[in-house]
Amino acid sequence: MENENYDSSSIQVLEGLEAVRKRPGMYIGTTDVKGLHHLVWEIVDNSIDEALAGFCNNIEVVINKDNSITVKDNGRGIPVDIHPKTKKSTVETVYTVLHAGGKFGGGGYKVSGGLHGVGASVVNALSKWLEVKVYKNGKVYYIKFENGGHTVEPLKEIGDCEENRTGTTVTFKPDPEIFDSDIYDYNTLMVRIRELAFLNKGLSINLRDDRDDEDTTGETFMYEGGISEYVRFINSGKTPVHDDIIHLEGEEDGVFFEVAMQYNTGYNENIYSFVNNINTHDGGTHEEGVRRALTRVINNYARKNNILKEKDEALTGDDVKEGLTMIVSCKHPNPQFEGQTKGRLGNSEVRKLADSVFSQGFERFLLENPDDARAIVNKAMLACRARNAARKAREITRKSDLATTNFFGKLSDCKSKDPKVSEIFIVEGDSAGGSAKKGRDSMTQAILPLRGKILNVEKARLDRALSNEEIRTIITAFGTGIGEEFDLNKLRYDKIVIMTDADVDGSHIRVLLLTLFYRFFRPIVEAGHVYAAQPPLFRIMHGKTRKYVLNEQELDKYLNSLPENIRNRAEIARMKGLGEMDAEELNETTMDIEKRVLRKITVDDCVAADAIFEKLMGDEVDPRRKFIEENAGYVQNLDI
Ligand code: 1YM
Repeated sequence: MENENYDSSSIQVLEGLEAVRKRPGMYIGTTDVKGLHHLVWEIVDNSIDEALAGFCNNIEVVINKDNSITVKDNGRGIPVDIHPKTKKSTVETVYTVLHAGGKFGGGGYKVSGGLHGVGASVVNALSKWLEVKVYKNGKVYYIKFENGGHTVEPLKEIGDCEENRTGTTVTFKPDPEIFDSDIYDYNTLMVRIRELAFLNKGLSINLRDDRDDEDTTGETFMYEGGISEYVRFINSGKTPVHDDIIHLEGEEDGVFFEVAMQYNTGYNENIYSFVNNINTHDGGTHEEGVRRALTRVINNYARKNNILKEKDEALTGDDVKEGLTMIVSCKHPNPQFEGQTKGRLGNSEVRKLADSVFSQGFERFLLENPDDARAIVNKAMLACRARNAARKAREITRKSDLATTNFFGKLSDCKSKDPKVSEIFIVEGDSAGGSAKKGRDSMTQAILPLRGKILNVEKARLDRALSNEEIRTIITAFGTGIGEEFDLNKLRYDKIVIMTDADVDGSHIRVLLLTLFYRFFRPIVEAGHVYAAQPPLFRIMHGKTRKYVLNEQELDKYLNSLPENIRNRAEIARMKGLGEMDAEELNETTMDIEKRVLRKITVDDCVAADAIFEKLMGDEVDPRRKFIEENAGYVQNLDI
């Protein structure tokens, strides 16, 4: 009887893991590099849960030589006793039974992101091998799985450890049969680990890359100030309007809410919100509560102190968020995520909590810091005036619509009026624009050559941006409008392709365009409409064959794939700029839907993107000079 149960439960387990392998997308989204990195977050989340429960303050992540990953924490260690239902150790159960997470826990405060405990078995199912070491009761326990979660060594004691040492160490190697790529990107891991450290104050997370050098100690991220330090980090390089970072927090019925903010003299909003460490891209009740309270409190203060006169119109939500850097973080035991991408918090009780915590705390801050209060209100009033000026400027843009000859002179539009099949190439320079025009498919591909350098919008308000001709052309071509009138549904192209040279000038123009899109057309980027063309760097000719490759690595790879006699006779040419390719070459390498390589631009990590823009284009001259110095060898005529 006992045995029969055991067997049938084993079969169920393998069927469960097999289901994950059949449809990995259902569990981790994708099997590209993003999915590969997702595995790390599933394991790290279990350590973070342990930290949130108050039992762990140190996590280590290592990229091993073979691109396997080790995650180690100093929590209680996953329980090693026999689980009453499965008759196997709890560790084995957690790593082999789908949905085993919460059910087996002690009903703790489980709030971190990810698959809520399903994660461990999903990672196991998608790994070539995975091993767990648990330090507990003065002993070290070990278990190993192979080929998608098959237990090859059930849990056993392998030695002793110090009596008071506890923790869990997991090492796994993603299965190359499942994932397109098996190479981990240090920066991707670093950016998220740094964010997790900001979001969980006092928690220390170390990241180490052993692939090139096993003797490194890696980088440790630990922030006693939590999200306040996050705000300071984002604002470094900007000029603050007030010195102190405002940090407010509160708790009700197990829901914890906190916010940190500081105004800078720039014009952009940097508001990022999180629920259980997950970025809520589309906001939700926690963000709404704060935004509502922010507008109300500033208006009340301004009226009470007669800075805003009776006849003056009230400041709007747009006015009070200009130059605002803010992190909103909510930890909720039962979050409801809404919207197509589940990027919005839906729990309605959080709106009230956020509003009351924020308004009480912020009101008090304004009363206690009258100089800062005045600076903040003045900033919002300037924004209000600029908004009115911009409205007037917009009316002018609206008049210069597609029908004006001036506009047609620049844009070679496509014949199709169906946005689903239409693409626009924004091309650096007239000469490349000319080749692109000849090489395009005029039915679906529009060409917009950029003549001058476009304005750096990091340093400009909407009204000034709108007076720049290149920017006006782009806005008119896109069709979406801008600012308050922006409407994604009116976008006239499915793909916006930035086509610039692979040199420093090209990347400068690309960064300027990305800044423009990121600041004024963020929904277009978020919806995945923006791409960078990747013109090839080399052409290889042998016999009748013409082959283009993107970079030196690919060149080596291609040459090595050729038989030696052909390789020795192959002619290799370094491609010059886009402008020097003829129409046919440009079509074949960069525009032809079948052959070209496009790279999708995402704002997955808005904070990181912002840091790059900031370094290249913000107020501070030092980081920019440093960047230019570091790249001096390549710079020809950089005038950021
Ligand atoms: C490197 C990955 O998984 N740490 C970890 C996991 C658990 C615990 C501690 C833990 C939780 C509980 C009690 C509880 C997990 N335990 C379970 C389960 N690090 C890593 N550290 N004791 C230890 O939630 O009550 C699942 S995860 F279900 F077995 F309790």
